[in-house]
Amino acid sequence: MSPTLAAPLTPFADALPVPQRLVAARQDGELSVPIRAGMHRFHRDLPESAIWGYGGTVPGPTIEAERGHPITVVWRNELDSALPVVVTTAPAAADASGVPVQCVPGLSGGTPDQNAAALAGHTVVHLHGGLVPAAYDGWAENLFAPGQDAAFCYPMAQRAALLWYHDHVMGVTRFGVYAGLAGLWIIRDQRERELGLPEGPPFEVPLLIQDRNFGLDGSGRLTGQLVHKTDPEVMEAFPPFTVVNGKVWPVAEVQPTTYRFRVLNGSNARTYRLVLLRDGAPELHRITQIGTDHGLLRAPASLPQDGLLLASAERADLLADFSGLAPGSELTLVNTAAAPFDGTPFPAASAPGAADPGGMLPYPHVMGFRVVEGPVTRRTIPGALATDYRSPAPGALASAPRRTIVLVERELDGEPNMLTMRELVIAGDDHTGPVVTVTDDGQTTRYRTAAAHFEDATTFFPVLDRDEVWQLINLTGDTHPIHVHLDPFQILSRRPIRYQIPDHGIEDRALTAAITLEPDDDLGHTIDDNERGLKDTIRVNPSEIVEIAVRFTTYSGRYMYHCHILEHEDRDMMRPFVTMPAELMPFMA
Ligand SMILES: [Cu+2]
Repeated sequence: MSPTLAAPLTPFADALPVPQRLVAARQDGELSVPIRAGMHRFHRDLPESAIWGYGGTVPGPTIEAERGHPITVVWRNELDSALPVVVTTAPAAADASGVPVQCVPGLSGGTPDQNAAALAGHTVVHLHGGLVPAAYDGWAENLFAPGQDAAFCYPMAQRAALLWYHDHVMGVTRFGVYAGLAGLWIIRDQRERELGLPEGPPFEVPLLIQDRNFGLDGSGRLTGQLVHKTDPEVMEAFPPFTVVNGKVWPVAEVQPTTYRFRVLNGSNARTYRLVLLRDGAPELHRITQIGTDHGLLRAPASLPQDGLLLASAERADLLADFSGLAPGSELTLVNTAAAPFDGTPFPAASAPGAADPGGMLPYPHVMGFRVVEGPVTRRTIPGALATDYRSPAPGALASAPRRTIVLVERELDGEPNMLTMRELVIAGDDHTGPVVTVTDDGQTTRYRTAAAHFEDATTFFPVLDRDEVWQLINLTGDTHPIHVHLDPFQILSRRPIRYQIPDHGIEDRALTAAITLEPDDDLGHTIDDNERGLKDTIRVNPSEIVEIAVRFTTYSGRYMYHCHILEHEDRDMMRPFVTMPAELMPFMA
């Protein structure tokens, strides 16, 4: 049993901020966004923090675009300070009283990482969820130094959705985003207007959820210093303070009516399972999900009964009904997902007792809602939302090319583990090296590893306008949110697996494993209704194979797919792919 921790900051003290809106139409689609060092106050009772931010703010401005109206953004790198984050690995995973060091502020005996302290502001911006030519996708190695501008063109030829833009620098994305380099981007279209959905303030409210930690001064008081702390056993940072739109545990005043919340998990690593509570009881029925990563679902979905799961980079478009609540009513949104997240269920009814320092969830609060006077209205939610996509029919993709990707964690002596994605190809009869076997319904396929690290040769060359099936197989103990750049995809299946890896089976560039697809196990492996939409990030739980239907339609070029746990993507859980027009394929060497 872990001890309960007293929160060193008062929850629900700060009003929920709404990021500044940058409506592209008001500037003829020509935007200019400085990337600057600045100061930001994360909580009423904290000193100001040094940050890096788009527009010098945390979060950056919310860019609002219209489908079919291209935007040019000149990203002006004006960073003139070193990384405003102290990066450290504490020498022990827990303190003297057994509390994980990641649950408490300060460095916990760690020394500041000098390489991180020397980072001087090279940057590149990626629009997550954007259908964007490769030249403007923010390739992680194409960096802009302080003083250099990047004029990126965004066609906006895509359906309405909540996207986000963030730093994507090779190897250090986790520090740039943590320093504050993230902002929301909303695309609007006619279909959403036909449905009469709330658009703009006050009834459409974006919620960018992140977690942060801070330093301590000599007398044990919180400073505003941003601290990215890991420990010898956990390579991801799971900071204790939940920040929404830049404030720790804020509170929003709401009228007794329907609100539209555009929610993004912008945390480095933490998965949230959100439950709305009133008087200690879950009120999930107040929330209906109408959209996911790439916009509207075909039909409204109730939240999963345990709560709304959002791994890093996943989005949810929610309608929340506060009608029928008297002025003065208070609700809280809490997180019940322990970290690192591995898919373990947690009943919503137990949410009031979700605090679990041992699971790196010392303070489950996310934010509060306080109902104020206002006209009581209740919005009816249309039964049909999106009409512009269909779910792939079972069997329709039976002959589509398949690509197999295995997620593995390689333990190293004296340094943190490496998480990698192994791209497999069918092993020829003459192949004598290590193999991965995959057995499904009695049929066994032998694979060999074709690529293991980001800089290995590209093996994925998807042809434009052709369906593919990607199989993601998780042989690690944690859930990984896998993000594919460019077009959205749809989930086809999520099934349990059983696997064996012999001693030393995970080598630098080879893998030996025997994987068997199981008809069932006791973990569920269900696809939630809210995952049956157009996704760009999908959770792959431990001992699970997820199949997704992928089809690239727009641009040829070099893109990437990766785990969106930033500590994983930075440490090699990322791979390139190159989309090609069909007629060029015969000329590829
Ligand atoms: Cu991962």
